Parts: sequence; structure tokens; C-alpha cells
Amino acid sequence: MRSDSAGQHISGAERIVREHEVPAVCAALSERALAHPKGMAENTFITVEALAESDILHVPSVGVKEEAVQSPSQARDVIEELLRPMTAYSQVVIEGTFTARNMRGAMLIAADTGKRCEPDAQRGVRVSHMDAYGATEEEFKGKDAAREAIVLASKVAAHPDVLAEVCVSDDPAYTTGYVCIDDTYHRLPHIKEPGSDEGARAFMIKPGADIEALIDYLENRAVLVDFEAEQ
Ligand code: WAQ
Ligand code: MG
Repeated sequence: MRSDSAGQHISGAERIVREHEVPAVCAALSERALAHPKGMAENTFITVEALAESDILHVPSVGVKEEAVQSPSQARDVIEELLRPMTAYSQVVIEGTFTARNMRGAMLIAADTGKRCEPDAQRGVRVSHMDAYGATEEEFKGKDAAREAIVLASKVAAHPDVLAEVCVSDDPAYTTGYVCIDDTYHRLPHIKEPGSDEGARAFMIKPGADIEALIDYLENRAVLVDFEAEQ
């Protein structure tokens, strides 16, 4: 599902479900587009695609670590420390993530140059075709944003050409973000001030990566994230 108003992206979400669940899931996603904190969507697009079991790649869930962060500036320090061993451009990644607005997808930033490498810099690259597998409702009760973020981060982290991900929610009230690096999802409370319209994602990309193949994986490869195989 994706939705927009006056040309601005409002929300998007993706699920992989059994055939009999399709109508209920479509209803839930359409409701969600209308109830988004960024505003009611004028246009909602829902696409349903058939998948064979054999099309689906299973990847392990990343591990989750809660970081003791009290403020946005402290969150930036933690991000900087985590990224520094992998790139000389950690500040570019951080500035990019805190400055971008209303992107549908994520920025791809090359670790060796700090340059963007996706074809449409305003849209970014939208990770799609993923869901959780074997996750109990208990694990995620009332935490849809975290559930979806861990699923997305696990699909992204499973690709060898992604070195790290930084994420700030675009929901003005949702002030927890994360950095995912080396298969660990570092949860960062207070990554932004409440009410802020900041919100974006950046993936830091390995030098020499085949960008076209990476984008095809992120957008189109069906992936179920296995929570029973958490690392
Ligand atoms: N693929 C790529 N980028 C995306 C996608 C996607 N499927 N969905 C969102 N983005 C980008 C887009 O630029 C958004 O503006 C930005 O990420 C934030 O998206 O453990 O809710 O959906 O509690 O607002 C973090 C949870 C929640 C932390 C993140 O992101 C926790 C969240 P949002
Ligand atoms: Mg959001």
C-alpha cells in the first residue's frame, strides 16, 4: 500500500500473507492510509501480487539492542560512533537523514565517497516485498512501528552490500529511531524532538556494490524475516 496527498508521500506498508488473509489485510492497510499522523491520504494505492512459496527468501531477524539515549544530540553521537569504523562520511549520512523530508524511500550513500547512488534522489529506494515469519503477537504487541522497522532492517541487513542503515521515523510523535549495523538493530529513543517533521532512512553501501542488483533485491525480492532464527 502507498498513499499520498497533494503529491506528498503519506504512508506505505507491505505484507506477505496467505490468500485467505488478503481481504482483511487490504482493509487494514486502507484504514491506515486514512489515519496517518501526517494527515489523511487523498490517494491510496493497494497492489496485490501472487507469490509462490519458492519465490520467498528466508532471512534471520537482526538482534535488537536498546541504547540508553536521552536526547537527539546524544543519539547523533551514538550514530557517529557506530558508523565511524565503516566510513569517513558518517556526518554526511547523519546530516542526510536528519535533513530529508517526505521521501518515499531510502537514500543510498556510498561508504567510500559519501555520494548518493540511487537514480531518483527525491524518491529514494523503497524496500518492499517483506514481512515477519514466526513472530508471536506477544513480541510486538502495540508496537507496529518497531515490528515493521525490524522486518525492513532485517531484509536490508541480509544483503552483503549494505553496511549500515540509519532511520528516523517521519511520524511527528514517534521519537525512537535506530541504526542497524553488523546485524544488530540499535534502538535510539529521543532521536528527534516530539513534533518534528524530520524523518528519513539512509543505507550505507559497500564500495564496488552492483547498485542495480541491490535495488532490485530491495524493491522486488520477496523476503520473510525469521524471528525464530534471531541472531
Ligand atoms: N523503504 C525505504 N525507505 C522507507 C520505507 C521503505 N519501505 N518506508 C519508509 N521509508 C523511509 C521514508 O523516507 C520515511 O520518511 C522514513 O523512512 C521513515 O519511515 O524500534 O516508522 O515509516 O521503535 O516513518 C522506527 C522504529 C520506526 C524504532 C521507523 O519509519 C523502534 C518508522 P517511517
Ligand atoms: Mg511513518
